[in-house]
Amino acid sequence: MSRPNITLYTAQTPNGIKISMALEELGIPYKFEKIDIAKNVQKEEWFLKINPNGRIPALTDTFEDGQTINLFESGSILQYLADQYDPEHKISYPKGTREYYEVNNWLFFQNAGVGPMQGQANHFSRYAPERIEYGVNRYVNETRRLYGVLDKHLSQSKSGYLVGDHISIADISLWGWVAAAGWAGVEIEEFPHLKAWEDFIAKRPGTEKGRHVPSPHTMKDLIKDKAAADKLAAESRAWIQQGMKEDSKK
Ligand SMILES: N[C@@H](CCC(=O)N[C@@H](CS)C(=O)NCC(=O)O)C(=O)O
Repeated sequence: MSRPNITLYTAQTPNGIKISMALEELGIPYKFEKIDIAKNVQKEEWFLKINPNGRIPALTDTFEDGQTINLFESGSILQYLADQYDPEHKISYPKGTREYYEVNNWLFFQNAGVGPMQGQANHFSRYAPERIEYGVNRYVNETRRLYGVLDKHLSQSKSGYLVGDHISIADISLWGWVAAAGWAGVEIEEFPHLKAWEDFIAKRPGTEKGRHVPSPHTMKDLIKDKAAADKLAAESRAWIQQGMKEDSKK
């Protein structure tokens, strides 16, 4: 089996589109399978064999020995793609360089900070069965604080990227989250450098192709349409609450 032999298991979410954006930036072939998270397909037995955590994204590939490797956690998948398929350092920097470690800073900042905090801001603002002010304020404010850290860092960037002189998996990892700021109740206009970075990354052909996998990326328009946003939030609330019930039985 020749490499790459990639299948991406994904959905139209910030964590899902970061992987298709990276694959498009690399320009390598891949297949993708849409996982209907609203139907809890991510919790089915066949999927748990790929990602025991029951979340998208996940990715399979074939190693040199012909064995399949299962990858999960978006940060781990991005590092795998950079290690295995980026000899020209299109989305990474050579191991051991200062930039290599700086990319890791922002990659972990996204995976351990922005993602979880903004995810909870979404949850308490949009999906909780009742409005709990403390939860809403805690997570929206923490997301805003993290955006402030990014905004300050980007105000000092000469290239416009988070690290060095070209795009990296750090930028790719954050873009979908920042593009969805309004969904979490965060006004991106409060953060002019971050907003400029969002627009800058949006113009890349890799972003434009990757963000529409596995279905059109409509988040920016959705945020502006209150009725459509409320409808989606209500639909999402139903499956998220159902999924939480199923998870708590395990
Ligand atoms: N830390 C994980 C988070 C993955 C995650 O939470 N994925 C969400 C979509 S963005 C998901 O699969 N949700 C479905 C569910 O909660 O059952 C990563 O970075 O891959």
